[in-house]
Amino acid sequence: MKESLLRLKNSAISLILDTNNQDELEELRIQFLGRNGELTQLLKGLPKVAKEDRPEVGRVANEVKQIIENALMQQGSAAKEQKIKTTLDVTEPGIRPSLGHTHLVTQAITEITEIFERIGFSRVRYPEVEWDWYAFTALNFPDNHPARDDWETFFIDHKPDPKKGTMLLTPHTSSGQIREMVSAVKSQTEGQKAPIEIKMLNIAKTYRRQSDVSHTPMFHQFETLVIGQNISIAHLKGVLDYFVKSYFGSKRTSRIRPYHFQFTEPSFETDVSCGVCDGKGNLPNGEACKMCKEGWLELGGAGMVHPNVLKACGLDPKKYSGFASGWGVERVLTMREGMQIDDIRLLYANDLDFLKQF
Ligand code: FA5
Repeated sequence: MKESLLRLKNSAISLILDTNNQDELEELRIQFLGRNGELTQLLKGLPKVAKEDRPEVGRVANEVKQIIENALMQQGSAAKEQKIKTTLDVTEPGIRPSLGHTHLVTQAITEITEIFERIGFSRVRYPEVEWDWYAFTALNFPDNHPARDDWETFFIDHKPDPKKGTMLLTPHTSSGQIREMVSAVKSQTEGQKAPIEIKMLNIAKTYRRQSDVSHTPMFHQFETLVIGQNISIAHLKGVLDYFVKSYFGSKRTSRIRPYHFQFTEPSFETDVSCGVCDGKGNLPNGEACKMCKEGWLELGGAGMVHPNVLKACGLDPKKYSGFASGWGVERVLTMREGMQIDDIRLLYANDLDFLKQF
């Protein structure tokens, strides 16, 4: 009898767990626990059980009844919950999906592009995997000159091209100057006789073996190149000032300092006045400003295109002149007032908590 009770319990439980339909659960309750149910039928055989075993069989019968009732109850509330979940309540307020946004660097690139397009520059893109000739030789770097090391270049293990040299990841967007001038000269000799005029904005990924708080191995530069017949340093200073005021705000000013690059003559470093100390270098309480060096923040390089570079691209330096500049996107972004990004590598750490702030 005890075994029959346990078998009855097992079959009841397995049928109960198989359904979450309220009507079917009620049918199972009647089938097992009803007045004429299987448990009652089984207990009708109790008188045939030896007298001394009856208390134990009675205890097991009660336990089986209890277990089946509990299982029916639990499965019943699970069924109710399921029903609630599948019922659509059209009055319930919706859950607003969280919205992402473009990456900080993409935002900066879009803004920089718009600023330069407003004064007639055209955005171009050139290869990230480049030949030495475009990145160095045509930019007036003598063969095997150690200046190539200044750019901490990643060289690619590829058969060198007899004319263009080794393959590399471009360490600066200045290679775009060469591609732009070469293609302007090519299209001119193919029938277009008007004098060459270039107003290029090349924004691209660039690569160097560097990683610290102000350097990442992959970063972006934006390069301007203006070529025409009477281009002077005044044009360069004008564009620099226009960019500084448009991107950083009307209170900021710019300056150029002498510097050296192989591909520009004269060459400059360009600076923007510090927004934290207002270009003074000191805070109102007399303490030195921690953001800048004596009131100025460095933007990047610039200069008048070197005659040898013009010649390498097929342009006559007696007829044409031009200026170029190359600044870091991540650098200008972190230099903006209120950004407070003290480690540039954070931009590429893919930390959503950091990125969501902007
Ligand atoms: C150059 O790359 C020159 N090609 C710039 C130039 C263009 C000069 C046209 C004259 C005419 P420089 O190595 O200083 O110069 O880099 C320019 C800017 O790129 C730096 O001021 C900095 O803002 C940014 N930069 C350079 N290396 C890194 C790096 N590893 N991570 C982030 N930004 C960098």
